[in-house]
Amino acid sequence: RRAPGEVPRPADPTAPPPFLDLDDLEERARGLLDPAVFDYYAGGAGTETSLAEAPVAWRTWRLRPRVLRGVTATTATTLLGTEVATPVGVAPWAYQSMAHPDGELATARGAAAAGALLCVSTSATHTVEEVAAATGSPAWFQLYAQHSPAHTDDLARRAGDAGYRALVLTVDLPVLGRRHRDLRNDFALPAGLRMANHPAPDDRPPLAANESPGWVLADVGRFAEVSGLPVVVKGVLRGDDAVACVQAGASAVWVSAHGGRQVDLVVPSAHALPEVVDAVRGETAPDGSDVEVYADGGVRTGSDALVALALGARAVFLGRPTAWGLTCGGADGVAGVLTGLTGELAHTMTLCGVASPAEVTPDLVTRYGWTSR
Ligand code: FMN
Repeated sequence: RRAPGEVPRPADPTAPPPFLDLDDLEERARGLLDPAVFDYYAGGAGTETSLAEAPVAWRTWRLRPRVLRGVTATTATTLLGTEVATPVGVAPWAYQSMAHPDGELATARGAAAAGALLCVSTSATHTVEEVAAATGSPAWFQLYAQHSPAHTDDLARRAGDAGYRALVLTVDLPVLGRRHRDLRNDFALPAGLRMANHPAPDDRPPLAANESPGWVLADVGRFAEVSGLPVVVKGVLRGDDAVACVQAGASAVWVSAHGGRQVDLVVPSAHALPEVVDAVRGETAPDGSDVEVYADGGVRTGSDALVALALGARAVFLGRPTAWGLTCGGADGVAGVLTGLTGELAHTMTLCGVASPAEVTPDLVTRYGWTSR
């Protein structure tokens, strides 16, 4: 019998999910991590209302299965023109070596094993170049503002040089959210770890070091120029902002509430996504293609992911679940989470008579539950 949260290896895309559900895996990770590190990964801002609501909000939608379609689903798709085996990717998250000694390198290997897109955080404990070398998977680099604008530009340039396929500009951190667990724990990067992308002494800064109060719309096009990469704007929750970002030069928009870590009582991604998708329909990316929209926040099951795709997301990204996978099983654990959720998505798609992500259309969902659009 499998222990709760146990991640068997190796990752096999045709195998059933390696965990019964991600809550099991979280409980197992909680038992392995230092309590302050667990709190840093698991926690949210303020009352943590938005943290709790994120998964629930996907579940205010209901699927409308199609029958007698004779299909078995596949999940392969493209993201900004790059082929991936699954529309389930790894969201950028900080300080991964607190979860596993190989940190971002293990996550990169896990994403590659699952054929999933990897997004690497500025606040990584391995360098832009080290992570690029560790993964065989397409990767995007997530950019936060640094105190020195020259250093921020240098990071954007390094991402382009290292072969990342896009620059993800996280715009929902003009100031750091008030995360009560971290304040209570006086959380800091544990001794021996450093933010590898920053020269000393900036490699062990306070958490607030990534704040970008001065960023404006014009920075979108500027960072595209500096990096030579398509820019994805992450942290958009309004249709008007999404359109403004695209008109400022973004290729894609990532609907995210930062995992409930920034604004408490923020609108959940599941609620904001249809508005953003509607707003950018008819807009074009700088290369003339349609604007892609992604979503994250509380995606924990194949049904959650399918709802997000039906609401117009081209991909969903997992934050904390990949932290629990990394904690419990290193690269295999990350691959297990990604292939597990992809397997659940494929299973649900088959149950709903949908052969591929291209066949997932808005008629597949209907509103249900406690809130109106
Ligand atoms: N988002 C960023 O853009 N950059 C980061 O460095 C970053 N660090 C994070 C660290 C942790 C521990 C967590 C949980 C999230 C972080 N995020 C960061 C937000 C994630 O990219 C993502 O939006 C969020 O985790 C998705 O929600 P989920 O954890 O419910 O899947």
